[in-house]
Amino acid sequence: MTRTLTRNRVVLGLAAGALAGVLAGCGGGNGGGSTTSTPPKKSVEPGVTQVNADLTDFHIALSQKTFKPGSYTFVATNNGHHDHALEIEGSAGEHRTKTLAPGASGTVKVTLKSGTYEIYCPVDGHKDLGMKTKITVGGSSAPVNKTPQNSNGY
Ligand SMILES: [Cu+2]
Repeated sequence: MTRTLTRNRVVLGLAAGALAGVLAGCGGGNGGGSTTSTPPKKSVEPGVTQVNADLTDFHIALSQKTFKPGSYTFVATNNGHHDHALEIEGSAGEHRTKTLAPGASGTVKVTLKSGTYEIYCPVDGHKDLGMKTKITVGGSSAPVNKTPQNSNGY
């Protein structure tokens, strides 16, 4: 019987533990149970429309301008050089992302009903610098106010 010895190549690909970048500067008090490092969920639920908001210095560009009543997830990306955030204000109250550093993105969920909403950046003075826009939810065409005319039946 002939035995063939196969040489197993043992690849020791262990890179040097490059764990130098372990969270430096975590000094300070113990934050409660909620750390702020939760990544935003990318999965969009069924029936939820995703709207992208491009935040720059100092402008907000939305991926869509017309809205129907329903549930939306606004995904704001800060493409500027300052901190920005996205706030949606309307009859349903205020909804906003956290303040986003340049390059960061965040989401805010909101249920839009018919009406007008103001969308702006709540960071100091940015609204007045131009980071604001308005959206109208529902039919923007002429209001259909058909008041039924009751003819006098008697
Ligand atoms: Cu801003």
